[in-house]
Amino acid sequence: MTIRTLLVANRGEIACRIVRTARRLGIRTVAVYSEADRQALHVAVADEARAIGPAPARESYLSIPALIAAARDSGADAVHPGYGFLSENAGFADACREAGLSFVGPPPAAIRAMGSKSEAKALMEKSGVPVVPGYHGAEQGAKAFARATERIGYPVLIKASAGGGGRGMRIVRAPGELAAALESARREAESAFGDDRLLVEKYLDRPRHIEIQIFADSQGHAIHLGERDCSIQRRHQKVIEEAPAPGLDAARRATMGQAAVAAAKAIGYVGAGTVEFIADRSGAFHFMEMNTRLQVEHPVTEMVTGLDLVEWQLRVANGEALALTQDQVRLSGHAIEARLYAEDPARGFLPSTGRLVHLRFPAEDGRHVRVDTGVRAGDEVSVHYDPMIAKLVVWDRDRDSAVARLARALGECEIVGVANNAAFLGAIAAQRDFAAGETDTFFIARHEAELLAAQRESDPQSLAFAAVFVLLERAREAEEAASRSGDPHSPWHRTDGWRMNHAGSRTLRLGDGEQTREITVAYEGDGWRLGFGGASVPARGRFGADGGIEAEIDGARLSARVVRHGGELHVFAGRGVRRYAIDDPLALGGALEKDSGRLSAPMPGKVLKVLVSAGQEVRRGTPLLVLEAMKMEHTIAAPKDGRVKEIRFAAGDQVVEGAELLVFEATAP
Ligand code: MV4
Repeated sequence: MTIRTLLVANRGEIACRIVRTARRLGIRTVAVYSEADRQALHVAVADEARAIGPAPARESYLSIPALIAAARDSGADAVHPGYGFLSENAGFADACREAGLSFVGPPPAAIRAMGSKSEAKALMEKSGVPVVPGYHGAEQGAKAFARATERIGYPVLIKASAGGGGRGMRIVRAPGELAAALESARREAESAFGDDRLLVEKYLDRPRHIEIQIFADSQGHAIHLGERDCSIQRRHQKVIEEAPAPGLDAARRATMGQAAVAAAKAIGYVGAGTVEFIADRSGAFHFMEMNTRLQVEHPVTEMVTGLDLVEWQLRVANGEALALTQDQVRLSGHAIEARLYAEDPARGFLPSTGRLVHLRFPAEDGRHVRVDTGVRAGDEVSVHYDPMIAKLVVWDRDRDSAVARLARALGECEIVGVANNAAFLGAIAAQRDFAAGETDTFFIARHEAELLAAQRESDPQSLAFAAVFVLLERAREAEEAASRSGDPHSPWHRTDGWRMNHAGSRTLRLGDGEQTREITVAYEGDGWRLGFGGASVPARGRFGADGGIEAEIDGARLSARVVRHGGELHVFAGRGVRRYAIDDPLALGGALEKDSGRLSAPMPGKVLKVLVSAGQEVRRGTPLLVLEAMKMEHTIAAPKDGRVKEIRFAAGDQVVEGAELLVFEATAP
């Protein structure tokens, strides 16, 4: 390896991921960090780290001069851009070359060729790769689109040529809608990408997103490493990816793989790349776009091929030939990746920020379970960067076993401090159509209500654990108070239920979603008898060594972990989180403020739309206002039935975090 020092021009889990492989290959690593990331994990794992600027990515992770200077100052000879940030910026690849650095990625010309969807489609068509029937020409007048649309047949999909992430996309179902759709798509494309060029395609019904991982070396060899199915997405954000694609047979895989390799060869590709296809219900597939970088979801390919794609990237950048020929590539078993995000499914998947006060992932075993993360307990999820907390990747011999393993592993994730989608992912893993492999890009949209309901389910065992935790905490507090008071035998410090007028019984109240659970506690021997939901169960417990609880509940030995945070108990017993609000008179102040209806901005952003007017009566859940923050749209909805008293901002206004957006009055408590 002639690469001796590698600058990792990224942050978070992918920076950590790249460092891991580089270290194994004996390459020295240099991390870069913004002011917000001084203490970040990716800085800690690298051999050296360089500050590159303030927290906003534009001034640090997207600053080409700052990155080139860090590479020069640290003596790096190569730069790995990771994904996102500058990974598909041809100018950055150029700047690396000019500075004498090897860019771990394709030639700048290949990045440029794939940067425009229209040009990419034209190129693919020319090299015989199937593309969705459509029009992607230079003539942008309404007439050209009308003519093309008549030829293709409705429904059609208008897309931004420079596009991505669904921006500038419009479905058109009838000729009368075309002109208006073109106009609004053009406006959105211009504002999102600074490029108003559009293309139009036949709109495929319930398509699957299947992508092929390709690799090419600088000697002209190119192969593919099979596919990934990334159909489980929400608003164009991938959520779950897997390899192989459910129901894809070897013949179709070979055909798609050959098409992807042809695409790579057509543009003189070098390095790792992904060719995205859209597949319709019949299995027919069409080129969508090519990503000229390593993908977030590359670990599922690594799990089924047994290869390290970052190692391959580094070897190719080093001028080595691919180590395998196409027929030496073996795919084995099934891998699934789930992306854990700091976002709140119950609040329209609003990104959540804050400190990860408690964080535990399932144990990695090098074969069945892998966790790629860039954070550890105590770290902050900030507004500045992507809210992904970790990628949980599982492998097993077949899809059914992998789905079961995914469900189990998700159940073992413990995240407290920021809202997160672990339970929502768990609900997907347990969903019947998902288990049957019946997925397409509208899976989440179709099942959203069911998935949201499933992730909220409570269960008696976790409720019992919450009660045991409260009782153990009280016992510990009483013991501590007793030892401080100098009279450890005072009856005031007894925790076995002895109280004047209490007859050894009491009631705990725990909030469980909209309900309040009452648990009666009677002291019995060295434990308790808990009464709830009509049942009466004996329980005993103690705190274990690592903060967990070991308990005997209704005759069963069980262990769990309970974390108290923000007026809630988070109960983890291996099947995901159950949350219970502590019925504490001191917490009432907060609850009252919530009821009085101050609806404030959860993060800094811009008001996009105000959907109600002052004085309007609304039902619980009615969308009131749309905020754009962290590059996504968030809907602020009515927390209860009530009335909008006042609106404090208008569309276009910038708001700071915590700014009161609307004054709301609930009609009933
Ligand atoms: C499509 C499609 C149907 N037909 N293309 C492109 C970007 C990706 N994030 C979603 N894309 C789609 N491209 C053709 N020819 C369906 C989608 C699609 C989608 C389209 C409109 C509204 C929501 C969607 C959700 C997933 C996929």
